[in-house]
Amino acid sequence: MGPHDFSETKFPPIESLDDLISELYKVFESDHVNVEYVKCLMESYVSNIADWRKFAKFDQYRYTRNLVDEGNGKFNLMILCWGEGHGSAVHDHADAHCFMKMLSGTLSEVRFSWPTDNTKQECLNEISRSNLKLDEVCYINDSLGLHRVENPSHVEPAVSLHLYSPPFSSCRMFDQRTGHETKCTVTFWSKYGERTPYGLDSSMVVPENN
Ligand code: CSS
Ligand code: FE2
Repeated sequence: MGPHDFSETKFPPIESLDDLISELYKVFESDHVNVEYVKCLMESYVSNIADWRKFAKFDQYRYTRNLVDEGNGKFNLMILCWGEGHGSAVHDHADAHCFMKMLSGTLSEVRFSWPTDNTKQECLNEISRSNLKLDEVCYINDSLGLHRVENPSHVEPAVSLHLYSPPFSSCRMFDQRTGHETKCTVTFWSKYGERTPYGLDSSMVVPENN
């Protein structure tokens, strides 16, 4: 059985976001994460706006992070809303697994290798560039590099579903031109469909003492 063949595995029908979440709870009970299986599960959910509309909250100026489920402490599932032209900084994933599925629109992902020598200012080395289309899933962790994600469209917003395991609340962002890193806190624009208190609403916040 190859890495993408789950014909021997009992693969449940995923007919809604709730079905997907129930299945993710089962998968993440175990401490070992089967990356290909989680990718297949997430791919098998066909995006339906009726399932996720209540989480999809946009900001005029930058992408928002909207918490959907805390996965029993094992994972965070969230919906990110990217207005036209919105993008992230180059960042790492705090030693976590990161799965990202398109629910609407298209995102572009640019990967970089880690800076090798932090005594020198060197621009980050680009490894790959790809577009993620409706219902596709991509995976990254720190051993695969860093990335920057953006909505390249000037006319269409984008919505993506992200699973991070274990959950994290801070990560590092990198200056693409110098390789310089900065610790940042990640925050939620909304939780369970409700707006979080005002002032905590930027997606990646650089601490003041940094
Ligand atoms: N890691 C970014 C989004 S790209 S995976 C974030 O969680 O804000
Ligand atoms: Fe990311």
